[in-house]
Amino acid sequence: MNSLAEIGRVLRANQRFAILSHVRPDGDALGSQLALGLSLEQLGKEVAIWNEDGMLDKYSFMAGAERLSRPPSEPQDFDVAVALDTATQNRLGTAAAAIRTAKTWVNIDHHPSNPRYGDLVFIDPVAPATGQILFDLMCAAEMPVDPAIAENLFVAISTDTGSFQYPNTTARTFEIGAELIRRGANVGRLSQLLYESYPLRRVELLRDLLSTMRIAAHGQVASFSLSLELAAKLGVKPEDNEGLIDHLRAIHGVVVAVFFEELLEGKVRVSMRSKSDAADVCAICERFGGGGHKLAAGARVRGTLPEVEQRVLAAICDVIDCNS
Ligand SMILES: [Mn+2]
Repeated sequence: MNSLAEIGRVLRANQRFAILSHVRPDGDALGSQLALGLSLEQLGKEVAIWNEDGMLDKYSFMAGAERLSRPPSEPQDFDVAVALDTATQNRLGTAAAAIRTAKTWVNIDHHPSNPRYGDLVFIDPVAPATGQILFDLMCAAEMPVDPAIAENLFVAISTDTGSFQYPNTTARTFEIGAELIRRGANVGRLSQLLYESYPLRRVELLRDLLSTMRIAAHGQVASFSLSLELAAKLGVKPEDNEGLIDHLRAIHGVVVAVFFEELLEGKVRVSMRSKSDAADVCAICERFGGGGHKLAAGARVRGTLPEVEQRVLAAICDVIDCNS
């Protein structure tokens, strides 16, 4: 692994950058991309900020949101391509294909399952968000952190920590949060935009998902499922799902929460959350070809919705003590 100082020197020494992150981006992915992109631009660099899915409506309020676009169909040449918050290189999707050449690939992430692809690598599996690592990088490299950049880093950290609540949130996370507020992030405004501005469609989705809720393993496992039919009926957008699983995790006694989402082409997207180190959902998801963090992981599993539900719930029961 490389030091943040080393990575900072490479950022300063080069001119043309592509800043990439994973498909179906979350707040950490988009906030990290914008923060690093804007900071490099202020250093006079040429920066392309690409995501396969483009900017999501939900995050379009973020400072510099218009700078993030879908990758072009014609590949381009760069000095440095940076992958942020992306556990495997193929999760970059079409954004990776739009890089014809890059002298250096940089991989900055906090997923423990990251196989450390790239020429310069910084993986901190303990960091609660890639945005937190970027703040340290910007300090180490003396890069600009203006109010727009502070706001993007704040969104990245707030969304990946469940608003500074998940167990990976440390004193350091709050210290960085405080520093970002000093540098111009407006907590009340950002929190309202992030957590109190959902479309009605998302709450209608939650209502229908809760009607599919299943409780297993004597109340330790809770799940719900989104069929293609229900998604079409409600006009659900992929970003509507983010965070809904927390309603299952919030149930007293639940250790593992699971969200099954039927995809096209005979696959099911499985998202898992755990409340206990004893139930390592990353390990469970790895059995199905996925990965993530100990307490938050996912996989894409081939099969029908009922088949995948049954196999995955059985695998969870193998891991947690279902008889207690
Ligand atoms: Mn993240």
